[in-house]
This record gives sequence, C-alpha cells and structure tokens, in this order.
Amino acid sequence: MIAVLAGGVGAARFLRGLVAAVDPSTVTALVNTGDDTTMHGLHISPDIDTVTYTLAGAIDPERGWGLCDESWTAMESLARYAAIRPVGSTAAPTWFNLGDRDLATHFYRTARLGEGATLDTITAEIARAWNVPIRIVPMSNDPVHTFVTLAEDCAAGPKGAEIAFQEYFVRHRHAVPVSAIRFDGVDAAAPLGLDVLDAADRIVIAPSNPLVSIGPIRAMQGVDALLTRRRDRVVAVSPIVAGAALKGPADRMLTELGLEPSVVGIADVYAPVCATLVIDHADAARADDVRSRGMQCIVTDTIMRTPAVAADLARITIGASS
Ligand code: FO1
Repeated sequence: MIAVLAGGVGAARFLRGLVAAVDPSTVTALVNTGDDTTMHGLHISPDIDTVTYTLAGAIDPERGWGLCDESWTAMESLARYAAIRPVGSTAAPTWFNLGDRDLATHFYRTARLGEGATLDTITAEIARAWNVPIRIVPMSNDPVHTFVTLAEDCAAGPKGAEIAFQEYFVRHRHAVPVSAIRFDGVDAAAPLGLDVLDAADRIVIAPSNPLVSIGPIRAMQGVDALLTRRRDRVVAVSPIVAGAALKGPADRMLTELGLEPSVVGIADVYAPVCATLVIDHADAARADDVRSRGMQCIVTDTIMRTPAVAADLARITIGASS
C-alpha cells in the first residue's frame, strides 16, 4: 500500500503518474484541507477537488484547478450584485472564481454536510461519481483553516494582520510577503489517515508546497510522530526546481520564513520525517548538500510535463524508499 501526502496541482499530477505505474487500488491520498473555504455559503475543498478532477481526467490543464470545458455564467451574473452590495458587505465575492460545472461539486458537498455526513464520506462519494480509482482521504473531518501573517503594510492589510489562506493565495495572488503561518483549529481536529500511514509500505510526500500544503497535514496530531517513526519508508519529491517553485509561492514563502528556496531548504524542512528526497537533474549539483542533511538523494526528471514523465517519476519515487 502506498500513502501519498498531497496538496493541490503538483500532488495531483504526481498521483496521475502513480496510478499509471501501480495498481490504483493500493494508493491512498491524504489531502490537505487547510485551504478549505466557504464562499456563498458553499464548502469548497480546493485540494481535494484538484486531486479528484485530475484523476478523473477532467481538470482544466491550463489553470491546474477547476474543470475543463468550464463556463462562468454564474460568476458573471454575480457581478451585478457585487456592483450594488452595501459598503462592508462581503456578499457576492467575485475574486474567487467558481465555474458553472464546478459549482455542482460544492452544492453536493455542502448539502451532504448539511445532512450530517462527514467530509471523508462525502469525498469518497464525489470520487466515486468521477470514477476516481484511488482512495482520497481528507486530513480531518474537522475544520482546520490556514492563516498567514502579513510581513509588512500592504494591499491585504497592516503588518502583523492575519488573513485567510484563499485571501492570500487568490485575492492577493500570493504577492504579499508573509512572516508566519498558522493552522487554526489543528489542535482540536481529529486526524484521519493515521492507520493508512501506519500500514503503508511507502509514504510519499508529493511535490506540494511544504509549508501550506504538506504543513497542515504534518501539523495534525500524531502525524509527524508517525512519520518520524517510519522515516525510512518516507520519500519526498521536491516541489522546488533550480530555486523556483513550478507553481505557486513556495519559493518566496521559504525565503520569507528564513529557509533556503532550494532543494536544500526542502531537505531542511523534511529531514526529521523523511529519509529520501527526490530532486530534479537541474539541482544535481546540490545532491551532496541534501545528503549532508542526513537524507538520501535521488536525481531524476521531476518536471511532470507529460503523464509519461509523471509515471516514471512515480516509479522512481516509490522504488526509492527502503
Ligand atoms: N485559484 C486561483 O488562482 N483563482 C481562483 O479564482 C481559484 C478558484 C478556485 C475554485 C475552486 C477550486 O477548487 C480551486 C480554485 N483555485 C483558484 C485554486 C486554489 O484556490 C489553489 O490553487 C489552492 O488552494 C492551492 O493549492
């Protein structure tokens, strides 16, 4: 059995490679829900949906989130109300784009939550509706919300203010510097998937943002202790190549939080819980620096330009842990 700690786009592409390389029924993705948000009263789980839609072959390939062949009529209609809402009202937010087809997923999830179903049950139901061949498990059924602290006065607010993750990521296009990250609710939230991590032959940390995608999963009670105990089975794929994140703000966030924006910075974050780091050929010269952090280092192609490259990366990654 293979367990994969997963965030959004990078993890989804890795998982698509993994299902081409192994029997999908042996794969469980334990997915970040710290990005979850409520818009228009709807519960949105962006990372779960990105993994689901990607494995269903229905993801928009350009954006990496949301559905392909999407239309935006509801968002366009919302703009009418955004134009007249009273000062101070947050009704009709148009900065977070929900496509017409995508809305059906949020309608269903929200209605099922209202009926008392748990997020893991609903996630499995949605995955079944999309014929997803792996098990997708949210990191918790309980709410955990990622917040970032602003490092300076900026468009998002004054220095020291906390803003919710999607405000940071989407509304402010992750262009504002941050000085801290907090996972609200994490201490009270019951973790899911500890049994999976305990039983897995291989535990893969997908190429996701180590701070805001993998960070919330690791912050769940018991997860880091379990990973530390099973460290030899844990292998991570670096989301940083040649000093830059392939998508998103991971490189800037590492710098802002005092870490090196490189595979060595990734090694510093993961070394306590992970025996092996997979890095790209572009970073081959840093392999010994990674090893100096007490990790094994595998050098290969990590940029998943095609499903075939992703499948090769998955094969090499799961072969890497001992
Ligand atoms: N990302 C954006 O950059 N802009 C959006 O408007 C946006 C909407 C959105 C709606 C549903 C969904 O599941 C994801 C969406 N994302 C959007 C992506 C998402 O917010 C982030 O990529 C993740 O939270 C980071 O992993």
